[in-house]
Amino acid sequence: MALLPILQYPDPRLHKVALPVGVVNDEIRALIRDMAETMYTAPGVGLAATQVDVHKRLIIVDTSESHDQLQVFINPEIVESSGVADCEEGCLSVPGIFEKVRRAERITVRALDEVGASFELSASGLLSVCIQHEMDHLLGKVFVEYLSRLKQQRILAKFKKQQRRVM
Ligand code: K1U
Ligand code: ZN
Repeated sequence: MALLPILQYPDPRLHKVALPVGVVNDEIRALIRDMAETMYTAPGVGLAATQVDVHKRLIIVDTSESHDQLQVFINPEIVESSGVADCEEGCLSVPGIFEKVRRAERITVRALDEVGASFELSASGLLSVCIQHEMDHLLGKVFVEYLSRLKQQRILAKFKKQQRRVM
């Protein structure tokens, strides 16, 4: 297993659109293991392949308190959604920023699991928010893009200043 570097906002690679996974093979399963190690170490409750610079439609989520309920979604699609909810979100690619975002309250997602079998899952609460947040990453969208222009400008300035400090 390996810890993978997580792209940090405003890295332009976070805006790449991921492509569907063709075959769920050992290479994909090795990537899932590395992403899981990376997510649990961070620590986080979700991770999209985009965040580790792999532009394939694959996300992982674990919102359990015991941190031992990994859920894998390959080629995820939202097939039903209802309601609206404003929830506080964070992102491992935008560390230290927590802001409320409005999303669907309940979703049903269809995806493939790590052996390539299709499944559907209905989710609400943090699991629903997390799946929607990770699926946005696959479209090249970072949660700060839902915020006001002023908030985005402030966040961008903060991260550009941090970047200059480490260069
Ligand atoms: O970067 C990511 O996409 C992961 C992100 C997922 C997420 C969290 C909350 C709302 C929406 C999406 C994170 O995991 S940020 C870190 C975090 O929220 C957390 C970390 C440890 C324990 C509990 C939460
Ligand atoms: Zn994120």
